[in-house]
Amino acid sequence: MRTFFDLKEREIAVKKQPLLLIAFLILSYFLGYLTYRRLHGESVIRLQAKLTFTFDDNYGSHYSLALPVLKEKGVSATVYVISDHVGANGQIDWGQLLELQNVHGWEVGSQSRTHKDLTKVDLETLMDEVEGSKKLLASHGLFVRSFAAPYGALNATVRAYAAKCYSSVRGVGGFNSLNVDPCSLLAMTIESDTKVETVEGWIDEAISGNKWLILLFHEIIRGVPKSRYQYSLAGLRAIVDYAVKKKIKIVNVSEGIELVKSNLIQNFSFESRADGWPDGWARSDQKAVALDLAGMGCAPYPTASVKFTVGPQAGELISNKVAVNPRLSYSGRVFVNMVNYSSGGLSLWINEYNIGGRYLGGQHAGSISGERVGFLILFVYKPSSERVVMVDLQIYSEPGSFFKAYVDNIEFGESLG
Ligand SMILES: [Ca+2]
Repeated sequence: MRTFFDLKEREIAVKKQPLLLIAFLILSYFLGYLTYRRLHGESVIRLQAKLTFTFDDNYGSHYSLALPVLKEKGVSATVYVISDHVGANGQIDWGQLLELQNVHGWEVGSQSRTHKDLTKVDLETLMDEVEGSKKLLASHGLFVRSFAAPYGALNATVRAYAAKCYSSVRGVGGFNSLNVDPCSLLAMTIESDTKVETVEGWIDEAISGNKWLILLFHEIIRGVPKSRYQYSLAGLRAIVDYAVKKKIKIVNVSEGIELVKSNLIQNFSFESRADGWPDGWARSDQKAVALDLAGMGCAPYPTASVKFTVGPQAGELISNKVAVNPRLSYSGRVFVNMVNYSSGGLSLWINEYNIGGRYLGGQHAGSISGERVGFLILFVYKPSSERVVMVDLQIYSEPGSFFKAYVDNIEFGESLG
C-alpha cells in the first residue's frame, strides 16, 4: 500500500513536473520583472523611436516637390534656411516658408545668415550669423527654434552661442539616443548615391535600437540626380512610404526634442520675479544661490537664470511641489553652465512626499562637475512607491564646492512616450 501510494505519488509528481516548471518560470520572470522595475525605474519607460525629415539650403523644391509627398502622408518636416539667401535666384521664398509653417505645420529652422563655416569665423561674425539670422526670420513672421550648423561644423563656442538663441542645434554624422541633448543633435546625410534600401535599413535600426533618426536632404529633383546633393523625388517618396508602413513616429525637430507632455514646474525659466527672486522657488541661502540677469541661461528665455556661487556651505534651490501619479513615468531636463570650476559638484534630487505632505525620501536624478557650457542634466523618474503623490525638484551644491553654475529651464512632466 505504502509502496503503491509512493509510486502513485511519484508518477503524479513526474507528470506534473513540466507544468510546475512552467509555472515556476513564469513566477520567477514576473518577480524578477517587479524587482527590476523597482531597481531601474527608468528602464521601464517606453520611449518610442522617432524619425525626422530635414531639408537644407533653401531649395525651391522643398516646397514644390517634397511638401506634396510628405503632406499626402500627413508628415511634417523641418526646413533649415540660410536666411540672407531666402527668395534669391529661384530659392525658396518668404511666402512659401510662411505657408509651410502656418498652413502645413512644418517647422522653419535657421542655418545661419550666409552659410559660413562658423568654427572658422571671429566671435562678432559668429554672433551676427547665429543671432542675426534668427532676427531676420522672426521679422518675417517665422517662429524659429532650431538651428543647423552650416556644413555640420560645430565646436563648443558655436554650440554655446547657438544654444543661447535656439532650443536645438543639429550637426551631422549619426543617430541620436531618445534623450539626446537637444543642442547636440546629429543627422544622417542623404546624397545622390544613398540607396533607398540603405535608408530603410537606418529606419529599421532606429526602431530596433530605440533611437531618433534625423534624415538630412538637400535638393529634391524629378528624375535622376546629377550631382552629389541632389536626391530623386521617387527616392524620397519610397522612404516616406516605408517609414509610414513601419509605423515609426515621425516628428519635426522641435517636436522631437519635446520630453514631457507639459512642464509641471512653475516659472521654469526664472523670467518672472518679485523682489529680486524668481516666483515659486525656494533657496537655502541668498548669497550662494542668486538670480542672475546677464543672459547666462538658455533658449528660449536666456536672460534670467539662477546662479550658484559656492564655497564652504551647501547651496539649495527648490521648485514648487507638483502632484504625481505613482503609476506614471516622468522625464525632465535641467540646463547648466558651469564655469570657474575648481572642485565639488551640483546634483539634482527629486524629493518625494505622501498625501499628508510628509517627506518620504529622495531620488538622485543626476549631477554635474567640471567646466561645462550648455550642459543638460537629463533624467527619467518613476515614483518609488504608491504612497508618493507629490514631489519637488532640488538642485544641491555640495559643501566645499568651488565653481559658478548658472541653472535654467527646469523641465519636469509626464513622459511624452
Ligand atoms: Ca531663463
